Amino acid sequence: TAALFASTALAALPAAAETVGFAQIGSESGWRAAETTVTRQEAEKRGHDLKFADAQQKQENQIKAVKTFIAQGVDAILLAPVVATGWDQVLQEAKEAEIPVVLLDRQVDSSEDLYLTAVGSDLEHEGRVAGEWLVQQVGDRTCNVVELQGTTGSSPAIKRKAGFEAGIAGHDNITITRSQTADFTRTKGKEVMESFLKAEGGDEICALYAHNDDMAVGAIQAIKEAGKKPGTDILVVSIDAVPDIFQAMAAGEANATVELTPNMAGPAFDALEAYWKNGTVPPKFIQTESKLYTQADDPQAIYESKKDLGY
Ligand code: GZL
Repeated sequence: TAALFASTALAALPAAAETVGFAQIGSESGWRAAETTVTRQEAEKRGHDLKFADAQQKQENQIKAVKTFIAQGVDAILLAPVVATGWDQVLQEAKEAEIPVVLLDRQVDSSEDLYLTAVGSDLEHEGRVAGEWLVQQVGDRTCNVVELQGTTGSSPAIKRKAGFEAGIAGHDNITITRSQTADFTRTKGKEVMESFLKAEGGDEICALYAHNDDMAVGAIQAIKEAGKKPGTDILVVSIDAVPDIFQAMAAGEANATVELTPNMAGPAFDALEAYWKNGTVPPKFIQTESKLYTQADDPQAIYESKKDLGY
């Protein structure tokens, strides 16, 4: 009985504090800042020691951070890969050091045996939802769309573009007339939208599709400075569901967003804790929900509910 009691007691003990390295992209958007906030909160709540590295959106800095975590002998690495290619070598080094890697919010082209699992949304579906929303908004009306792409070579930029095109496929009245990266930032979103407005003239543009809300918020500023009404003269649809897009919606200056949860760390830590404790191997992709929000969804109330979550 004593032995049984001892083993049961031991099994019930919380896992020793694990050390986790987090190679974050940077703080290019409100959503990214929220993901960092939530990851720190989740680590704290679960008693893990989080080592944080901000790569200022540069892949070489992320690779350096992962190598440092390997040298420090961390128990796991969280990586939000800024672009999809160029990870094989450093992921191979982590594998050889027997350190599990969990990808957050973006994916890589590397073989899936080089990481434990990837936590993220269906990026192509997000783009498709945005395209389908525009289709039902414009009906048969001719609609020239301008597109602000995310970071070139990132899985969200590639897949959100493809998804949107699939969403509008078969509706020849809707055409993407200009498409350029604005690197997921507000500043560049404003700059590139200004160039679109100069090139096309505001009257020609029926809608803006931005791969994230931050670029849309920057573009909204440019549209207003050009004397046009965002949300009516130019429809605005984007992705992330950050507080500021709901503020814009409440002002009638944005129309729709597809929600991306900033809590990728919860599912990531759940998978790691099962792996550390019982050797449980998770599925290679753990999908988070995507939900469309429009002006009909009480944007002011949603803004209030999200504004203190670390965006
Ligand atoms: C998408 C994520 C994107 C967000 C942007 O999964 O990687 O990165 O949509 C962020 O806000 O820059």
